[in-house]
Amino acid sequence: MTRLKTNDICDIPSRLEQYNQDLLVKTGQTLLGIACHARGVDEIKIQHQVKSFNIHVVPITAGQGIITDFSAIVTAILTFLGFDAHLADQVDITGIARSFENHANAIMMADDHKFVGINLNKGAVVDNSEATGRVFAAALDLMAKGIRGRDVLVLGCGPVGEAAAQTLLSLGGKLALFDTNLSAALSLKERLLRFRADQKIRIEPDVIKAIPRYGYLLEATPAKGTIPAKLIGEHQLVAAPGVPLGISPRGCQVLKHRLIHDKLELGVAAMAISLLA
Ligand code: 2YC
Repeated sequence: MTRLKTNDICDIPSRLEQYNQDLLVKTGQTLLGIACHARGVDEIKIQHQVKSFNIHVVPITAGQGIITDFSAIVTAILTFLGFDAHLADQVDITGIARSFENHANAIMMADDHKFVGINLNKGAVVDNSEATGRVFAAALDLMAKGIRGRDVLVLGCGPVGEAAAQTLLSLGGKLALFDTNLSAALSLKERLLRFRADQKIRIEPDVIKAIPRYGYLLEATPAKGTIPAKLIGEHQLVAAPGVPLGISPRGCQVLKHRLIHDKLELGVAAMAISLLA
């Protein structure tokens, strides 16, 4: 899991309005709308519930410790979505205990291994990697005006790629998998077929040969340069939750409005909707 740095995320709060508009242009939905689509819930209904749903974000000092502004930026994203979100004024156990005492509906917190949301009434846990894979797959579905029946290549078969692959299958995508570690792709295929024995899932051993053959790409690797600019076609659509971005600045220029990438926003939005739904 790539550890974010403050300068990866410090511009997020001031750009939320613009990012929301970009998403609307690219997918026809806002940040909230995409997160609702990823959970299969009705946005209008959700909008009535968000303002009374109280989420505390608790900084955690364990391991490599606090990422400056990380919790404040998560809080800003939640507030932008309309949630009653608060940055805890205490860290670690004190902050968590205070959230329970203040009857928060949910808390969000991250150590070096997991970034989770916990619904304090239901005891349900939502994981950022799962939510991120799911919401970027939902965004690709919207950008494609329906991924059903389309060939889609997932690059990176870790926790984010796995959640994206599951979501793309459930949305009717014809799935292909790539990972630099072939056994990771093979074992993901096996896990996915346990629930969908009838599906056809291809394994692509050579990513350079494969990329030009897919109109829809989901880039979920922690590597830069996974998708070289020279392989990007006229009509490809790319959803890229992978951090750092696996596409070069040149590749981003070629893709323009055909690329969705961010480092926290969509994943946090999807976590919050899952906590509420
Ligand atoms: O400020 C804090 O509370 C820190 N304990 C937060 C550490 C987050 C470490 N994880 C990451 O940087 C990202 C997550 C946002 C998702 C994957 N990696």
